[in-house]
Amino acid sequence: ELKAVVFDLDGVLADTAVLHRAAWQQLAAEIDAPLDEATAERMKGVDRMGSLEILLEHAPRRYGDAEKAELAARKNARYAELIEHLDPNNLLPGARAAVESVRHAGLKTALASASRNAPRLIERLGIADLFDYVVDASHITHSKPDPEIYLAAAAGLGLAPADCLGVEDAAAGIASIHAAGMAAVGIGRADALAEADVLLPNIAAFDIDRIRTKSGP
Ligand code: B16
Ligand code: MG
Repeated sequence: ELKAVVFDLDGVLADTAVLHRAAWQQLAAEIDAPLDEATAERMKGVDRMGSLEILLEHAPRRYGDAEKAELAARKNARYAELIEHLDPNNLLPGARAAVESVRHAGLKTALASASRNAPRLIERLGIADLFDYVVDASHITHSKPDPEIYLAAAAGLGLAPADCLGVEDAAAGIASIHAAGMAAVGIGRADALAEADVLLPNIAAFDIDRIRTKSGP
């Protein structure tokens, strides 16, 4: 029985996927690493060092651990600067209404973000009041596609994963939701999110009543 919905943050509720992309793109240019669409898609939902490793697959040279730490810090400094300009208007259209509709339907809500910047984003976007429980990268050791973050969300809500539904914009996130034993709603394009149980073009199309009917009592 569906009792809760766990939302991803970047790319589902907030239009920050483009800001991550812009910060990585700038770094990619500085180190002469090509960053095409397919590579950028694979970096979505993956934690900071994991994303860097994907970018460096096509770099013209190898980097040591200290250098990698510096590259990740450089990217994050720019991203952190970009999110300081955000306010509640930077929620994706329909995002607040989608989460509120879940609450009005009598279900619980949680947030599961792989980002270490999630606490700051939640503050800038004014969405702390929307969730019964929040898990971010600082609470977990294994990044999406590992199930840890979605399992932690279910545990934090006091629910079995099978009674929760996850909502994600990244393939790594859908894999994490499924590995946790939850059904997955994909937000985005079919070519990137083929594994999702339900696919929606954007969060504005999220309708808890339709999803409840589909997943049955
Ligand atoms: P940070 P999500 C993820 O957030 C992003 O999708 C991913 O692109 C990013 O690399 C990751 O957070 C880590 O972010 O560098 O800020 O710790 O989609 O799980 O909300
Ligand atoms: Mg995301």
